[in-house]
Amino acid sequence: MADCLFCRIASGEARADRVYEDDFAVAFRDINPAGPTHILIVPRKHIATLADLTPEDDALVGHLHRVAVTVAHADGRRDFRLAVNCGADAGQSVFHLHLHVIGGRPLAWPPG
Ligand code: DGP
Repeated sequence: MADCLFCRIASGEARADRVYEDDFAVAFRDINPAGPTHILIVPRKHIATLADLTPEDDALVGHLHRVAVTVAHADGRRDFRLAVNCGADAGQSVFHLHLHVIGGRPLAWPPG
């Protein structure tokens, strides 16, 4: 989608500090990090929210989780948090599905 920020980052049209990419996913550092490690994993396919997934995305969702572990380990994080905000009231501000990998500091639960 031309007007989607994370589509533009995934395509390379918009800049980001990319740490991983493959045919299905791109990972890059969050512009406003919540910890020493804060990486976003996005599918190349535009999916607005977690609630917009369909059964045909099942393999993609598994892949995104494996990419999350790969980038966390590559950043030296064995312990980390994986988070997805679904909808504005949950804190979603960019409406292209993304997984947050946050680590490198003690993380409280529940999040705010
Ligand atoms: P969420 O609030 O769950 O939709 O997370 C969106 C995240 O995206 C937020 O932590 C900040 C990050 N973000 C927003 N704009 C940009 C950008 O232009 N570049 C990068 N790298 N991250 C961005």
